[in-house]
Amino acid sequence: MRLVGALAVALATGCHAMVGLDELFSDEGAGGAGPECTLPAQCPQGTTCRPATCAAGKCGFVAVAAGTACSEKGGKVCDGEGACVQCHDGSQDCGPGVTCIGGMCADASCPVPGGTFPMGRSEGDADAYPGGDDDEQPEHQVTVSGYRLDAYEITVGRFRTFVEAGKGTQQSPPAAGAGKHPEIAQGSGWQQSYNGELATDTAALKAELGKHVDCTWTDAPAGNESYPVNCITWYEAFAFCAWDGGRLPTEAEWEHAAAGGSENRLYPWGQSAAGSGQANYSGEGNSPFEAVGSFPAGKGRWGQHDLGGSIWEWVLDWYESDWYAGGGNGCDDCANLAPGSRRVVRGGCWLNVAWALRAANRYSGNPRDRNRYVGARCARSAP
Ligand SMILES: [Ca+2]
Ligand SMILES: [Ca+2]
Ligand SMILES: [Ca+2]
Repeated sequence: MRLVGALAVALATGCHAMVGLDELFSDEGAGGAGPECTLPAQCPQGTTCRPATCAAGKCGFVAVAAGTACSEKGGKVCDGEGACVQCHDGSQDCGPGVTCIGGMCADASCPVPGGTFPMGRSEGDADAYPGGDDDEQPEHQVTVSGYRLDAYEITVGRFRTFVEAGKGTQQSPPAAGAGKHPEIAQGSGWQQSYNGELATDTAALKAELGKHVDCTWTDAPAGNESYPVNCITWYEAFAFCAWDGGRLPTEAEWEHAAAGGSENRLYPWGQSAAGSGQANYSGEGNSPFEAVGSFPAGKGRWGQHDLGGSIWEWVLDWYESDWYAGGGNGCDDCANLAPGSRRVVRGGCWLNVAWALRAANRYSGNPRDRNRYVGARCARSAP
């Protein structure tokens, strides 16, 4: 059964609602080889992932969108082509561009249109917040080109595929220039000087990942695969995203997605205070041991989950408190690449109070540190 073009496009790029059944007629359905009918009940029975239907007077089948539950037991999901499958976190079960989270197939990465937006905190616009930190100002216009930003933070399951491939170590570091930003020719890619910041080998990396209290990593796959991976250094986050075909977002790209661009949102989900299922933070969830995507009411304008809360997210830039008054002001498609001592993290975490989850909030960490509050998500080139 072939799927109509609209479905193929939706599966490849869909970051919003599941495709409706009426969009899914195959050529053998509406087109016409099936028996004549006036009601679906007159047609041969299908399956939950490939139910029979009656369209334009002919019987046919439709494919239920990938990721739709297909069984009452076992958490199985439809693969989008009529079959019922159980996906495994960190696997490729769901096909290209789709990831498996908690046994369900879900959009891996969502397109974010390019645009100009007011980066930083305003005094009187939607994102105004009395008492916000000084490093969020001045608000200034920044333009970013279109990109993709993953719908989820990197999970333990996805990070496991990287670790088990021997990556993220001095024995198998990224190539020089890997993970570079397409619009930033100089200094945005992996540098050979980073190699020595990686663990010596896979055994050493595993030992480091599980070293601290509240690290979500487990040496063997268990119940943590859908949790965000924390306790990763900036170098490991970079190496993971490069290996995964992406890169770290710039601070500007991250805030553009979290603020909904020109909507200049206070929080990734809008203006309302946290506390009604929008975020894993001190008021709800309050633990790194929560599956990514557990607070869908907090999705950003373009479909990203957990931009506010869960874990802080490493971005490409070095942290500079007066970046907005200096080099970052009036700078398009750029990042702060002048070496400093700390890299930027964004979005707040499971332990924070609500104000830390604001789209404009900035914080930073030593790029070598492993912290139970910090993980990452990847960005990718625009489709
Ligand atoms: Ca702003
Ligand atoms: Ca987050
Ligand atoms: Ca701050």
